[in-house]
Amino acid sequence: MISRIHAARLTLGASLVAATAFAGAFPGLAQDKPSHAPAGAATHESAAPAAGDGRFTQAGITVEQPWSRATAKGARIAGGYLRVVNNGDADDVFLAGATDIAERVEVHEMAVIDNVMRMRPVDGGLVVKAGESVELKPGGYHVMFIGLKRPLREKETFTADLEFRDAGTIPVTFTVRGIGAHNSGHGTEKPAGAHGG
Ligand SMILES: [Cu+2]
Repeated sequence: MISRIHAARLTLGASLVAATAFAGAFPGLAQDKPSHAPAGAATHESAAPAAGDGRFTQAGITVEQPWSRATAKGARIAGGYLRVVNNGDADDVFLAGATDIAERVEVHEMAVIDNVMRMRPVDGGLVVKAGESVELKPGGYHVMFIGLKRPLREKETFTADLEFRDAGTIPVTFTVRGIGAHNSGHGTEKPAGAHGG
């Protein structure tokens, strides 16, 4: 299985796997490792087009185009958005994640509670069925970065390790878009008080 993964993602795959091992043991080190290149830098790898366009694949799971939104100073939370494609033969579950820029990473859903749209962790994780894909987008399922350690600035990138039940930990790079990007329908994430768990 390992050799199949490396064959598909020869260059970027190897460096990301190495970086993940470091990030897991020493979260602070990931930022200092030049091999853990942001998505923008990966576009120079024209020899591996699939690896340079914001796609991160491991064990049948591909995470596409992870992005977040610039935050105001003092913001404690931020949303993360992406698409998960399951090309494997079995269902998998997107459980959680970890990143240097926040204390916790959860997988959230939106739900109407007492006529108010609120967000909450997806109970048991987000199932991605075999052969299907799930979109995490403003107003729907999303990654929640909780306890932001610093503001997110437009056009910067940051790394995160996304945890799947079967595919394991997948290192990805989020690109930060403008503060108004796809803002409609996602207003419930802005005030910290709206985070009702
Ligand atoms: Cu949320």
